[in-house]
Amino acid sequence: MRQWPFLTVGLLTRFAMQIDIITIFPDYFREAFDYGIIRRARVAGLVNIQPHDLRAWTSDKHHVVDDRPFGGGDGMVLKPEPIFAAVESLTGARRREAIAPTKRVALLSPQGKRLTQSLAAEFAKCEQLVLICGRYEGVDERVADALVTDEVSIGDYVLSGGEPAALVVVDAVVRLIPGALGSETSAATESFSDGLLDCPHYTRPPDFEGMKVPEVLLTGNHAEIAKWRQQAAEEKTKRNRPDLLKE
Ligand code: 9D3
Repeated sequence: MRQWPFLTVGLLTRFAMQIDIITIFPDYFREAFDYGIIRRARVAGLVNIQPHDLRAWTSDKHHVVDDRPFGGGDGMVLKPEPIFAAVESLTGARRREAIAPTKRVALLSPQGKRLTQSLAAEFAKCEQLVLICGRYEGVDERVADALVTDEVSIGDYVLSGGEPAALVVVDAVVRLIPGALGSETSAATESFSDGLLDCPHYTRPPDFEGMKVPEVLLTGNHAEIAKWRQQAAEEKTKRNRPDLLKE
C-alpha cells in the first residue's frame, strides 16, 4: 500500500495538505500548532505546517529583507526579491500564472479581501497553501500584483503584522480538512454555514447564582428544544450580527 504522504480518510485517499508560512518571526509559531484540533490533524498526518524564515532567502551578508519606500514616507517595506525566491522554492513558480491550480499563495495584508468561511473552505481543498506574513509598513506591491493568488485580510482592525492573521487562517483551514474534525461534529452544521450564529449552550448546574437554564432544555422534548434553539439563534443573530440577516 502507498505510504506517507498519502492517507486514507473514509473512502478518500489524498495527500497531506502542505501549509508553508513565510515570516521574519518563525519563532512566533513555535507552539501555535501543538494544541487541539490542529495538533490532532498534524499527528494524523492530514497536514504538515512549516514556518520559514524569510531571511533564509536573502543573499546579502546582513540578510536584509526590507528597504525604504520609493516616494518617501515613514517606515520600511518588505523587499520583493526574498519573497519571490521563497515562493519559487516552495511552489516551483515565481509568477501567479505559473502556480499550479491545486496550490494557493496568500499574502496577508490589511488591503486584502476579507477571510470568510467559504474562502477557508477553498483553501482547505488545496494540496499546498503558502501564507506570506507582511511586517513594517507593508510589502512591495509587485508581490500582490504578480506573485500571489490571494490577498487576504482577517478584518477591519490594525495588527502589527501578518503573523496573527496567519494563525487565524491556519486554524480556520485545518479544521475543514476532511477527517480533521471528529465524526461527531460536521463542519457543515456549524455557525455561519446556515447564515445564523450558533444557539446558546448551557450545562450544569441548572441554577447558577440565581441564573437559570431555560426550562425547555431540561424537558427532554427534542422537538421543542429544536424550536427553541432555532429561535434563540435568530434572536442572538439579530442582536449581535444584524448584518448576517440583511439580503
Ligand atoms: C501603521 C501602518 N498602517 C498605516 C495605516 C498600515 C499597516 C501596515 C501593516 C497596517 C497594518 C499592517 C500589518 N497588518 C497586517 O499585516 C495584516 C492585517 C491587519 O492589520 N488587519 C487585518 N488583517 C491583516 S492580515 C495582515
